[in-house]
Amino acid sequence: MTDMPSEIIAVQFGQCGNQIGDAFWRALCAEHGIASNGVPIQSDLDAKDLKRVFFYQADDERYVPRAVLVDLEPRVINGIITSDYRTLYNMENIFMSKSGGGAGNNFASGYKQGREAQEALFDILEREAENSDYLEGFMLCHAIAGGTGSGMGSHALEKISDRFPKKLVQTYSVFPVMKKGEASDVVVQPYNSILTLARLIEHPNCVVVLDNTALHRIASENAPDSNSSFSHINSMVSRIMCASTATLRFPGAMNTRLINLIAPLAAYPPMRFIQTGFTPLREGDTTVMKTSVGDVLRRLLQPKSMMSSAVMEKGVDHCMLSALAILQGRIDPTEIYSSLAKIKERRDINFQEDPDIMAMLSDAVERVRETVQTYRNATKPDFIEIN
Ligand SMILES: Nc1nc2c(ncn2[C@@H]2O[C@H](COP(=O)(O)OP(=O)(O)OP(=O)(O)O)[C@@H](O)[C@H]2O)c(=O)[nH]1
Ligand SMILES: [Mg+2]
Repeated sequence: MTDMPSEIIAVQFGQCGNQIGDAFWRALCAEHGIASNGVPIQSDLDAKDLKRVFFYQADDERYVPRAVLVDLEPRVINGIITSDYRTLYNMENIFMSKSGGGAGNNFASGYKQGREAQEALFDILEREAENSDYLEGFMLCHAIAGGTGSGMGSHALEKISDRFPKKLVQTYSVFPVMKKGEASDVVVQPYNSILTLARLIEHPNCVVVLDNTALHRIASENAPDSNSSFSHINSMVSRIMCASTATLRFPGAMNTRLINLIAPLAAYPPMRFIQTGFTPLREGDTTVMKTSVGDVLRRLLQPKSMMSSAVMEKGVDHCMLSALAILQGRIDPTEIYSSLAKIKERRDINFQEDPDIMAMLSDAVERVRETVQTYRNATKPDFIEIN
């Protein structure tokens, strides 16, 4: 079974989930050489990428994303299906509520509408599951602060554990902007977040924390003129998502599956919240590309590269339990291992006693050369502060 590629179904909830999903599918199409209508544009047929992880082939050989788009209000999905990528998606995989009123930033409303819509949603998920040869799991994208992504997403998480108990579930969960000592702009955001966190602690195998506070900070530091709009932030998120699935899609020496990524990072069940970092942050940053593996790893471990605001504040009682670096490009594996050993030795990061620090190398095409590191905090789940 080990040489079977993993196949993953992405389920996108609400405005945020679908906007991030849209950026992710655009980036995947670019990396795999697939045009906006699903037709492969690359002539190099012996490319060693595994498109089938996230796409299946329709009868006419077009690639169709294993994506399910869900929202309780039509605006964002309507935008996607009238965009230049309108013919990419399987229209049968779109769920929009009939009333179209959304969940109004209300977890309970999203949860209730999720329960009412569960048969329709699970018909789609089960059809997609049957459509795959070796489904390894689900990838859920949502925000935890609104109504649909939080409430309907939570309901779906509970039901996915019921109906697909043997499949892995990884979420990309967007945390709201939170400033110490300041109230959030939407009064109910903290409640929606807490209620969703309760499900995130219980159900998925791994939660990738995408923290809008940190994302806005990084975006404004790296591209001050882009006024850190969602489209800029989402393109950063899509690079994280692409890079963290790179070993599945462009396997190197090991044909890595999702379980190989999740298991070492989220080995203890309640501690499954993962922080991510990424470098180079600026696209086409040539100075970064020429540096050594050691430099890249060091840069990744700096708090300012982390897409999370709860990063290793001095004097705070938390430490890193494990870390995984995913490196793409032409890199000498021996250099990776010596650099990792040096980082462990130097101990300038607050690691636990005997941390698992690993690296994986992915054969990526030159244009997607990039590096991501995902790593897992923390001794207590209180690294996410909600005011
Ligand atoms: N990074 C990022 N965050 C977003 C985006 N859109 C919304 N958010 C954040 O998501 C949270 C709100 O969730 P939404 O996705 O808008 O809400 P929803 O799930 O559609 O729920 P309702 O609209 O209330 O039914 C807020 O914290 C926003 O800052 C996006 O495109 N990118
Ligand atoms: Mg919405």
